[in-house]
Amino acid sequence: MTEAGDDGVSRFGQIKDKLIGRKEEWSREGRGLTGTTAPHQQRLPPGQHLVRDWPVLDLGIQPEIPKAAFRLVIDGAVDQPVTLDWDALMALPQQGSVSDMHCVTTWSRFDNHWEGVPVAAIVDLVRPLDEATHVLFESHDDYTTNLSREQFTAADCYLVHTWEGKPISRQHGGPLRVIVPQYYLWKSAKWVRRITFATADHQGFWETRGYNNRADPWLEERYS
Ligand SMILES: Nc1nc2c(c(=O)[nH]1)N[C@H]1C(S)=C(S)[C@@H](COP(=O)(O)O)O[C@H]1N2
Ligand SMILES: [Mo]
Repeated sequence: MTEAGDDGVSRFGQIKDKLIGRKEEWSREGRGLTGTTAPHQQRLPPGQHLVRDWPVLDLGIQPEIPKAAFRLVIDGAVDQPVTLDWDALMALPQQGSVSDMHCVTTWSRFDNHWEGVPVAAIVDLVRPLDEATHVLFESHDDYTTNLSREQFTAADCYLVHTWEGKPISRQHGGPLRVIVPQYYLWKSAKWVRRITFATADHQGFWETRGYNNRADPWLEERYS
C-alpha cells in the first residue's frame, strides 16, 4: 500500500486523497440531508437507515497497536495529567454499556454491546479544571476530532476495548477507541492515543473539512 506509483506519489496517498475529496464533496452537496429533524424518542435519526453488519470507515490507515506498546495520554487543562499503559487502563473502573451508532454516510446500527472505561472514571482520574470547556482527540493515524466537554462527559460516553464480547478489531479502532453515541460517528475516535482537555475549541479533521462542529444526528447536523 505504501509503494510509489510512476509519478512518485504513493498509491496510499492517492487513495486517501480520493476518499477525503469525496467526503468533502458530500459536504458541499449536502448529501443525505432530508431537511427535517426528529425528537430523540424517535430512535432512528432523520435520513438514516439501519444496517446489521458494521461498516468500516476511516482514512485508510489502520495502525496496529500491540497492547504492550499501548499508551494513552490524557492531558491539557487538568489537575493530574496521566499516561496510561494497558494495565493502568484495565485497572480503571470497567463497565458494560449498550448504544447505537449513527454514521453521517447514513447508516445506523442499533444495540452495540460495549465494555470499557466510562468517561466519568477518566474525569475522576485527571480532574479537568473548571476552565476546560473542550476536548480534542488524537489518534495513531493522525486523525483528530473535537467535542465540547459537556458532549464528552455525558453518561453514555466510553473508552471501549470490547464489542459483543470480543476485543475490538484493529479495523474498528482496537485496542481502544472512543464511543460517543449521541453524535455522528466521526466524533468517536478509533486508535485513540491522546485526549486533551482545553480552554478553547480546536476543530478536528472533518470539522475543518465541511463537517458540523456539533454533529447531532437528530438535528441533522451533518455539515457546517
Ligand atoms: N482514528 C480515526 N478515527 C475515526 C476515523 C478515522 O479515520 N480515524 N473515522 C471516523 C469516521 S468518519 C467514522 S464513520 C467512524 C467509523 O468507525 P468504524 O469504522 O468502526 O465503523 O470512525 C471515526 N473515527
Ligand atoms: Mo464517517
